[in-house]
Amino acid sequence: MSYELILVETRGRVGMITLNRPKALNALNDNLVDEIGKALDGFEADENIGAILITGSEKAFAAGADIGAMATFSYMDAYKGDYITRNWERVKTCRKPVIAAVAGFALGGGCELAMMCDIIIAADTAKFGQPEIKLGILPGAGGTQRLPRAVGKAKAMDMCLTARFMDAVEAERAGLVSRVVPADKLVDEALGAAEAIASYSLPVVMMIKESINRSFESSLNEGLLFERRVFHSAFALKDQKEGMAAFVEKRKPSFDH
Ligand code: CO8
Repeated sequence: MSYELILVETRGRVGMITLNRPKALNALNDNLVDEIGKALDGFEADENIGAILITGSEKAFAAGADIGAMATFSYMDAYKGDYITRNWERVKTCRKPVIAAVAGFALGGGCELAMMCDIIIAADTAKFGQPEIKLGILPGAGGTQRLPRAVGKAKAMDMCLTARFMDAVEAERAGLVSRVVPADKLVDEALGAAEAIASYSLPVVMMIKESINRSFESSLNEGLLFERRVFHSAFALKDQKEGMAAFVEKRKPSFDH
């Protein structure tokens, strides 16, 4: 499989996607989003991959949807063409964990792409924003829905209505990102996190992802019931026998994946 707008590689059990449209600060278009989808399809089908990393460049994770491409759109172009969003949810539907490693700008669709991932690890240079209002549009790929869930209503309103950027320190304080690291350590840190995840039992990793995501879609009682059922099912796994036996025998577990 060859790609034009992303770089795709594997590092051990981690699948890595690097957005690669440097001249446009990784602005997102249909082809780029489709390529991300294809890379995810490949990693998802590959039993040797346990976690996925999406990153950009030092200057930009992604500076949003391609404004030049959208500038002359009519309503019908946007609606019928389903620009950018036709394959957008593929990141969300990926059953293996996806980590976003963000340096520089993560704006508009770039911020929305990062928010679709399961964990955001930010470089100290990261800047998050939903500046669509300055273009006479609004966030269209999850910004008004995922941002308030991540940072609360007040900050989400502030960012979407004023178009101000949030730096990495504020983003961590607000709960948008899980860790902030020096920019030159970003990929190593994010790969370390991905490698740790990929070293565990893949079915258990997938169950945890599914259960946490369920908490956003259900009442607490429904979510707790879902978690309990999935928890019980973990006892059907060889990996549970191995994990607990290894603890008892004071050795490292060797999971099947
Ligand atoms: N689209 C297209 N090109 C872009 C974009 C973009 N979003 N962002 C940057 N570029 C290009 C610039 O045009 C420039 O190209 P060139 O060198 O040919 O002039 C190059 O990247 C470098 O950019 P700058 O010279 O502007 O670099 P600066 O360091 O001065 O500024 C900024 C960096 C602050 C990131 C600035 O480029 C900027 O404000 N970019 C736009 C940010 C933005 O508004 N993003 C939101 C876009 S709308 C969106 O994402 C909606 C998503 C909804 C999807 C669903 C659609 C239906």
